[in-house]
Amino acid sequence: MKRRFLGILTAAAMTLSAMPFTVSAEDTSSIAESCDFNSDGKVDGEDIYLITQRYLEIATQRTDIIADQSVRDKVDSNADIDKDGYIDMNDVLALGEILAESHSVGDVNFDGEVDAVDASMVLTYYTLISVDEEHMATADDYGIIFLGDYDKDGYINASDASDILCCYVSASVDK
Ligand SMILES: [Ca+2]
Ligand SMILES: [Ca+2]
Ligand SMILES: [Ca+2]
Repeated sequence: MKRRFLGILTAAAMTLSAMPFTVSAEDTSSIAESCDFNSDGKVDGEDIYLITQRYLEIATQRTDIIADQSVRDKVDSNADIDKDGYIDMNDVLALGEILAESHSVGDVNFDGEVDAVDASMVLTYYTLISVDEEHMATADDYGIIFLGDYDKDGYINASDASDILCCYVSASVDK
């Protein structure tokens, strides 16, 4: 049983199951505010990761994965984004889609710039999942999963990293 839940949480599984999710612009901004689960002032991969951690806790009836009870409470109150009564991977996908909408493709660390840092993160991620298909998605991976397919061919790989780098280099030359 444990194995199955872990499987759902692997980066490879996430990439393959990304699905379209539509919300209005109004919803997007209120969701963006309420989904800052770790209260660091931004909604990013860390917050997506916290939904997966809470999902894992619920699925395995544990309460020792998220260290901070106030974070757990905030996830419980706000993470059911698709409002089906459960906190699960659909909410992970929903928040990922919302963040992807409000950031440029390629800005995998959600810092507002598409640059060499993003290219290097994509390359590192690609190298990692090529050798380890069961790689568990980390907080950093979620930006890559949702914004890393720069050429939109359905795969996140070295050509996305090099396209991001080319885009960044040509943008810097233009300045
Ligand atoms: Ca946050
Ligand atoms: Ca960036
Ligand atoms: Ca691609």
